[in-house]
Amino acid sequence: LQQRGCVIWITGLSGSGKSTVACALTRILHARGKLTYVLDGDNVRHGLNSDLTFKAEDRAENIRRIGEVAKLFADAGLICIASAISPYRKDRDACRSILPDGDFIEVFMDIPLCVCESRDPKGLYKLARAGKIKGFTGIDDPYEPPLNSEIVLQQDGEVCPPPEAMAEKVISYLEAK
Ligand code: GGZ
Repeated sequence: LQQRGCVIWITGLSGSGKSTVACALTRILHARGKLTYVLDGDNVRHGLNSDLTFKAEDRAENIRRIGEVAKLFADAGLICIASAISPYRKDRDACRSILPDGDFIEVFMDIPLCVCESRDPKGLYKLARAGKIKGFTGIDDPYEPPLNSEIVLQQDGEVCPPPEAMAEKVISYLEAK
C-alpha cells in the first residue's frame, strides 16, 4: 500500500537546529518503514541552487525551487522534510499554496537568536557581527516568524529539548492527522 506523501517544512534561524531535527525525524520515520527525503537548504545550495545568493530575490527563488521539488517528492508518496531558513513569510506561504490542503506542515524552530548565536557551529554569526558576512539572517537581514505554523518547537525554559524529543512532537502531530 502506497503511503500518502506530504511536506514537512522546517523554518528557523541558522543554528536553530533545523537540520538536526530533520535528521532525527527521518531516522524515526525510517524505523517505522516510511519513505522520506530531506531537502536541506544548505545542501541544495551546493547543487541545484548553486547559482543563488542570499539577497531577498535569490532567497525567494531558493525557497520556490525547494518547494517545487518537495512537492514532487510528496506527489511520489514520500514524506519530504525541507529545512531552510526560509525567512520570508510570503515565500513559505507560496510553497504551502502549491500543495493540497493539509499536505504542507510548517514547523517553526522558535529558538532565540542569542541561543543560535551562542551555538554558532560554523562561526558565521561571529563573521556577521564583524561585518565580514553582509545580510546574515537575524543580524542584518530579517526573519519573519510564522504566525500560524502547525507546530512550534521551543526551549523548555532555558533548556533545549534533545532533537529526538522535538522530532517526536512532529510525529505526534502526523499520528493525530
Ligand atoms: C543566512 C547564511 C548566510 C546568510 C550563509 N544568511 O546554518 P547554516 O549556515 O549551515 O545554514 C545557513 C545556510 C542558509 O541557507 P538557506 O538556503 O537555508 O537560506 S534561505 O532559506 O534564507 O535561502 C547558513 C548559511 O547558509 N549562510 N550566508 N547571509 N544564512
